[in-house]
This record gives sequence, structure tokens and C-alpha cells, in this order.
Amino acid sequence: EFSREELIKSVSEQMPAMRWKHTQGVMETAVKLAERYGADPAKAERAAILHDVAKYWPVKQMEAIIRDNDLSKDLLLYDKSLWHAEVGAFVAKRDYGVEDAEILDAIKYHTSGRIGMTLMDKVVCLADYIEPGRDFPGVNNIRELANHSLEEGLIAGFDSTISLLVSRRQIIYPLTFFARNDLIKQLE
Ligand code: DGI
Ligand code: FE
Ligand code: FE
Ligand code: FE
Repeated sequence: EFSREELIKSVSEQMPAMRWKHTQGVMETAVKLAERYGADPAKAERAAILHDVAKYWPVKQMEAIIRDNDLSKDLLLYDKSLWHAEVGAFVAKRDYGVEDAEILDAIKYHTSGRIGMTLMDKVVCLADYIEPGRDFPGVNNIRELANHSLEEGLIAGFDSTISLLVSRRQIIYPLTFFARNDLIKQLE
């Protein structure tokens, strides 16, 4: 298994400096959220280090991995920007020896979310929305909500993604709706 330092070295070398800076922001934020909400901070940090590991993979390579392995074939019908999450979890296991299901699932669902998101899924997904380098309309509101509730922060995050996709007339991966609806039900 890779040490924390080995992971950092290998992953940082695979991405442009800006994406590594984003990853460092997600690491820091995921650790804070984990401490606040009672998740394992070391695991949250490992998931954060790896969450965008496949972000710069060539589309054809991601496509081949989805096609030839046990990944959701549905992904191929939706936006390519979703693919790096499931492919990233696959790579974390195959190339980095990550066996921990909590970490692998947090990577796998960090973009789409899912029904029944675990505490670790929520921490990593929300950290990805609000890390200090993020700047999009509404991000400060999501940061504020995140101080009080993982679920409220994530609902606002998914709502902002869904609104953006709607405004661009893009196709939306149904799992994002299911994740958002399920979080609202969890609060009822
Ligand atoms: O990898 P990051 O840029 O750090 O962030 P991410 O993994 O959350 O999202 C990647 C992009 O995917 C995001 O800008 C919106 C886009 N996207 C395209 N279709 C969908 C989608 N995101 C979600 N949640 N659902 C979609 O259907
Ligand atoms: Fe991502
Ligand atoms: Fe990210
Ligand atoms: Fe407050």
C-alpha cells in the first residue's frame, strides 16, 4: 500500500499545477469536514488525494476502462466530465492498492453523488464543492451551509450544478437527481 507521501508524489505528478492546488484544497477541506462531522480524517484525506486522479486521462482510455470492467455502462450515455470519478476509483484500487470500500466509494461518487451517500461520500463530495480555490456563484452560501449541515451544503451544491447544466441545455446524469432527492428526504 502507498504511504500518504507516496500517494501525494505520484498523484501530483499526473496533473497540471492548478488541479493539484485544487486537490490540496479538497484534502484540507475534507479533513476539516471529517473532524467536524465525525468521519475518519486520514481516510477522508486519502480519498481527497485520489479523487481527481483520472481527471486528465484521455477520453478513449476512460471509455475503454468503463467498457471493459465492472463500471456503470450508463456513464457512456452521459457527459464525459462524469467519467473520471468512477474511473478514478478503479485506478485507486488497481494502481494504488486502495482496498477500503469507504475510500473507493467516496472517489466513485464524488461527482454524481448517489442514493444513500455515506458520511465519507458526503465529506469528499462537499469538500470538492467548497475547497478554498473554488469560485462560482453561490459558493459562499454553500460554505456557510456546510458549517451547519453536510446535507444542506450538498443539496445546495447539487442544485447549483443542476441549474448550471439546465442553463446550458446539457444532459443530466439521473444519479445526480436521485442523490439530491435522497438528501432532501434524509432531512425530512
Ligand atoms: O472534477 P472537478 O472539476 O473537481 O469537479 P466534479 O468532479 O464535481 O465535476 C466535474 C463536472 O461534471 C462539473 O463541472 C459538472 C459536470 N457534469 C456534467 N454532467 C453532470 C455533471 N455533474 C453532475 N453532478 N451531474 C451531471 O449530470
Ligand atoms: Fe472530480
Ligand atoms: Fe475535484
Ligand atoms: Fe453560520
